[in-house]
Amino acid sequence: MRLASWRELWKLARSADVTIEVLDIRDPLSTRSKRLEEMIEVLGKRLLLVLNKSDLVPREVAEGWKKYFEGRGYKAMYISATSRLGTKMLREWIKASAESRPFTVLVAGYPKVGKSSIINALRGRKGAPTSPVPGSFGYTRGVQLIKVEEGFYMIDTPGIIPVEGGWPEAVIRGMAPEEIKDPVPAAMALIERSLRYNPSALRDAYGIQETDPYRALEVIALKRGWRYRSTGEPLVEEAARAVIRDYHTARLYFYVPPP
Ligand SMILES: Nc1nc2c(ncn2[C@@H]2O[C@H](COP(=O)(O)OP(=O)(O)OP(=O)(O)O)[C@@H](O)[C@H]2O)c(=O)[nH]1
Ligand SMILES: [Mg+2]
Repeated sequence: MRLASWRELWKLARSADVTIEVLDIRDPLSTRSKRLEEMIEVLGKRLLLVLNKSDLVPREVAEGWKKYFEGRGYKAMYISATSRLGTKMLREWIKASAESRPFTVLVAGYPKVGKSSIINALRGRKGAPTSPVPGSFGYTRGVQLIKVEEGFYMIDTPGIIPVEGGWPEAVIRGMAPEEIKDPVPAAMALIERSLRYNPSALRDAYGIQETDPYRALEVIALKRGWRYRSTGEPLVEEAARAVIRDYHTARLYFYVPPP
């Protein structure tokens, strides 16, 4: 899977008027890149944090995260690109902050936070391809300049390499699920996180009562008839990949409340 390089982002950020860092509001701290933020600061450029996918969390949670970042000196906004919530406000904010025309907005962030979807929402029609999981057809492979309207451009970028979100973020976003060699530990971490924030996450997604992460993967595999041909043991790797995909599509549902 192709990701954005820091060198490339540096050049783009230097040429852009404003940079938007897109975060997944379900878990903003795991999808935040301090390195990107520092880079923009060093360049002396403007940064806007856009907390996307706000249709997936209660309004007070979205407000809480906005306040959390504002309290730390950031300009922050929450939106839903696909439900078109707050996108008009974002568009107005960008236009108001543009000092001259033409102006360019760099859109950066981890894979699958909705960068391309935001550009499409602001543009009002599809221009940037999108996809549900990392590496699946439609993910952003290269830098693309997109015209939103006369004199207003946005730069779509591939996801940045998720190093700081740490593990398992680097695994679940850094490559296509089918490319992950051992998806079990990352899926187990994801299951633990889901259950911590939403005790009924597994029941709702898979109709299972199991709460031990490894057992849960076994049960999911068995329910779907995924077994090793040789031994008949549950194919936990396949179940783990399914769990990772289901997190991206929010079938496995949880959100982290603001501290
Ligand atoms: N529920 C919800 N889903 C969203 C929202 N925005 C984007 N998505 C979905 O999230 C997935 C990823 O969106 P993309 O726009 O492809 O994300 P991206 O950041 O451009 O991804 P890469 O180019 O792979 O880095 C897609 O399935 C979108 O439909 C949103 O506001 N709410
Ligand atoms: Mg994209």
